[in-house]
Amino acid sequence: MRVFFSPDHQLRDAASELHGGLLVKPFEGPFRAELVAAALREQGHGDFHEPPSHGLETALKLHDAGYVAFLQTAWERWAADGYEGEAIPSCFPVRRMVQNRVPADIDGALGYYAFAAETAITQGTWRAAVSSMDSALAGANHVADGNRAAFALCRPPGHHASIDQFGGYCFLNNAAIAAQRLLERGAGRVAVLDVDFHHGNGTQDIFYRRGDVFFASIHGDPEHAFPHFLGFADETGEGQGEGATANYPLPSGTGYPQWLEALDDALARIAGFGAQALVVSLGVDTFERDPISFFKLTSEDFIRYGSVLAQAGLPTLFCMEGGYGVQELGLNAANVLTGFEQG
Ligand code: OKP
Ligand code: ZN
Repeated sequence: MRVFFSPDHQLRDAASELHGGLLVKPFEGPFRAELVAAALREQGHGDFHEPPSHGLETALKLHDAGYVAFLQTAWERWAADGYEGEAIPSCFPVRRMVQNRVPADIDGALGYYAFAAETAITQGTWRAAVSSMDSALAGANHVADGNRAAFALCRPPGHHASIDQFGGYCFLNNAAIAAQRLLERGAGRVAVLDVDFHHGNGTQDIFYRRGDVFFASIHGDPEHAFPHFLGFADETGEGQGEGATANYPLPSGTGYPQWLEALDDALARIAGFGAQALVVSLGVDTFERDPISFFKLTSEDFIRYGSVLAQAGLPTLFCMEGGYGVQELGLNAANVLTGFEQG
């Protein structure tokens, strides 16, 4: 299958992530996408295409216009204030504070448009985020053209980016934007299946009240895992979207049999919904040796579930999300594609 990949992902190379009370080199860096690209080529998935620029029209159907404008200029505003480090939010409009005013000050605006503090905005972040979205849109167009599948090697990832908040290494929600594009291109109903270890809170937020996109996520129980405040089993959608969200929070130590049960259930729900296309938010941080996660999938399990995904029989777009184990990150992502192509 075709792989869509932009070298502009390298424009995001943050120096700092707030982790354990320290500013550390981020877990999410340019090396990740390069490892995945190398492993894809090694396993014969070498049909790489650089995505064209698609503009922001589809993104603006999902993300708040003020949020998008903020992302575009946040770094310049921060630098103009004379700060020496990267733009890290540090003050948030939490319970009982005023919610409906965007502060003029960049420190206030950062907190307003963020839900977490580990993710710094840096000089090239906006352009990298746009290039990542462009890969997702090119992949969606390719699938809408009648191709069985495509792989968008997105970086930075997107599934934590909500209507109007960044965090969890995400800025624009690539998978959600791709799903929207599939609808624009004629799919009546689309499903987003999020297999990243972390709950796709952003994607859930974007589609929570909509009846045309089904969202399913299999993830570490938020009682014990980031993003901590969303992804519980009783979140099932609202209004038109009632019943179109399905969450599978799973405990520490979850291995493939238990994980596969959730996947089978999610795929049955997606079939029952009548989805005509599938977007997979593909995080491989479910791996047993991932440094920041607690599931126990082996490298072979990624081949196995790739083939389960193929058996769903839907036109499928993979969008890369997380995965941080330097050693096997590329292998595990490529294994999903290999399993998918074996069917
Ligand atoms: C992004 B994706 C670390 C807590 C914050 C952030 C994890 C973001 C994961 N001290 N961790 O879903 O892989
Ligand atoms: Zn993740």
